[in-house]
Amino acid sequence: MKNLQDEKQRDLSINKSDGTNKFLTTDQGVRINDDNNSLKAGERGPSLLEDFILREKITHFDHERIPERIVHARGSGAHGFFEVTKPIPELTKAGFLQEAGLKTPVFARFSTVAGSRGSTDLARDARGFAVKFYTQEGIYDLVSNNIPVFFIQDASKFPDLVHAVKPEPHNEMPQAASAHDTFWDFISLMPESMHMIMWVMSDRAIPRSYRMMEGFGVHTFRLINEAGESTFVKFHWKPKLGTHAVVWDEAQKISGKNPDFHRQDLWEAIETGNFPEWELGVQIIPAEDEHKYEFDLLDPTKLVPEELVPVTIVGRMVLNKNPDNFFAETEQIAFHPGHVVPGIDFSNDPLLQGRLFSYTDTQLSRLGSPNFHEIPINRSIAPVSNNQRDGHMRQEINKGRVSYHPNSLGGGCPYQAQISEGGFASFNERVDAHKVRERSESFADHFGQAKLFFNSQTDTEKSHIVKALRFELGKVETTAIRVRMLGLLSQVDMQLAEKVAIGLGAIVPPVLETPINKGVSPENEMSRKQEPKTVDSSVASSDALSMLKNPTNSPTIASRKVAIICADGVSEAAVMNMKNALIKEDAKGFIIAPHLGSVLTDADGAIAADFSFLTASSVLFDAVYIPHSQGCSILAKNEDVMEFLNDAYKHCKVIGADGESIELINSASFALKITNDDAGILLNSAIASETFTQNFIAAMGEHRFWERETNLYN
Ligand code: HDD
Repeated sequence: MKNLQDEKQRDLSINKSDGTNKFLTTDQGVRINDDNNSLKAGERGPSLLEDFILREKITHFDHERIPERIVHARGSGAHGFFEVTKPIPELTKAGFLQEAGLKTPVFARFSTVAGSRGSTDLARDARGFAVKFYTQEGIYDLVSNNIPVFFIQDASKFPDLVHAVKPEPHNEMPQAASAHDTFWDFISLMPESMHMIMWVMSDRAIPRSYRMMEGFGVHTFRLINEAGESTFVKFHWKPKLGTHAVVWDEAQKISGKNPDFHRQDLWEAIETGNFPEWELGVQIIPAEDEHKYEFDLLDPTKLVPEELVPVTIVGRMVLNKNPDNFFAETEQIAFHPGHVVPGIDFSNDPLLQGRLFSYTDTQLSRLGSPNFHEIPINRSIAPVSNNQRDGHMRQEINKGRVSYHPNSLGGGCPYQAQISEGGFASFNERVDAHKVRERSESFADHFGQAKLFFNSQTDTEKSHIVKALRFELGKVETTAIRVRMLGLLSQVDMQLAEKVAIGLGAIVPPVLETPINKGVSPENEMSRKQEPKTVDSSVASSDALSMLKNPTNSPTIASRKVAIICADGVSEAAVMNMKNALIKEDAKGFIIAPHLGSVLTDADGAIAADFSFLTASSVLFDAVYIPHSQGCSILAKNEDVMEFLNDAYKHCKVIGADGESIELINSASFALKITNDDAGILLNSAIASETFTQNFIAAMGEHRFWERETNLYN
């Protein structure tokens, strides 16, 4: 196997163009003399139909849009590579996993699920985490989410789920939000969704950055080795920067201040050389262990606790190049869980089985032709040769008269590959069964792992789940839906249900009255077939499920942003000291001042402002520093500055001030709440102290200071 790291870029380069030093032409290559005026009968007369230049330009413009993805419409992507760190030939014959150091080009696209293309990045939602591997044996797509389980167990419910969460059909509201009646109506009748609901109500659904979230293949897949033996696996992406989130109040404010927050973060990280990186891991489950657990490996509402099966890291992915053209690459890329290479195969998970149909089908309507594989970003770098022909926008010019197999006129070509020659052969699982529309009894536990997830969270995380549920259900107008949800939540954890109920001014219904316990909700056909139950997890609590119990091994502040609040008279030494210290850590300080232009320093110098208080907001930064300034009392009178500080405090961020600027903190409304043990508030009378700067940086490595939140779960 040869390293293909740059192969996809070489492949794409044949389609790239730019207009530098070129004449302006029509699509037919005719040079244009006047692009500003249409052809008219007289300078004040009507335009002429004969104006082919005008017609071509406007026609093309009229057709510039294609349908957005039905789900995951809002996304951002980048190029990079996958490198094997631990080959696993004993488990899989997939070529791209065979040799340590082998690099395969990839394109990754991250997305929200419910919102439209132009919606905010910070919606409460699962995030898509789709990776296309351009391997030597063809395209492999790992189409994952940042949550390891899913709402539903059977693909037949996917259209219902999506109809319920999307804006309501009569008035197209709300955009990119699950906090509305139809979503919770559906969920309240689908107890199988409770595990996923715990995840989407947690801070996992509001990541700080695409670069700081995990990815999960969700389904159990199969790896197949040379001998044709199958092993079950679950795929995991683990971010090098750790898994971090923002808080919900912050997310909502970011949505207003910068709806492109995640897109910009990914773009800038790559442009500045802070290449996002993840490890790829697999949980390996021998075929003979298929029935060993209290959950069914085929049930996509269940995860395999890492306490039962640890994650083995097999490689790493680095994203190091932004796309040249969003539409051509990020928009036109077409993922498909059915794009597999020899050595990787499917399980019978009924959600996965349905996905295998859905993705090709959706590309046909979105990209408009079965030739979507020819679009440069989708093109395999392994040779493609078959008897598929024609169709809209066919690019390939197939020579010869033979487009069928078997043939003798073409010498039997293209010919089939033996398995030993890399021919794909599905795992020869024996299936001997009746055709039924039924769900296995082993899928009936809808609460066991929801409990496991909830029990694994810290108090801070639990309190965020309570608040999220109060918010979401608080937006639900139909009382009966809220009450049904409280009934379901009480099956997960009574204390959780009661705390949510307080926020809703409601009472948790007696368990017997909840539809699921009656076993029959008249609306819910499923419950007639299958009585939901709770199977306690053999693992009581799993640290891997909590973000806060998993601090990054080597905390880093690389690519983090610090707001440096300045007024005229600011200490130049303090500003430069902090800025330089941040640069050394690959982080960046931004000067925020009352107005754009320059801020005058105490050393008679001037520092350029990056933003004014109108264009910046603390929710767009990871920490706030107020360097010593004799003029800082002016800032205390500025409402925008005080809101800046209040938000930073409320969102548990690091706040530092030195010299006279400490006064600014003292005049903030939160000043009285600051406790001595709040390590996220750093005040230092000495100006531009090296120790202070280092403490500030170390505190940023902690991400947030949750102890500051009053009203914790207990
Ligand atoms: Fe899906 C897109 C992930 C269930 C049908 N899905 C899509 C994308 C991701 C996922 C990451 C965006 C790909 C991109 O960036 O272009 N989907 C998942 C995961 C699921 C899941 C992890 C459950 C484990 N999806 C699922 C089901 C169905 C679909 C059950 C249908 C039966 N998904 C689609 C789709 C999309 C899609 C409608 C929309 C755009 C596209 O495929 O290309 O076909």
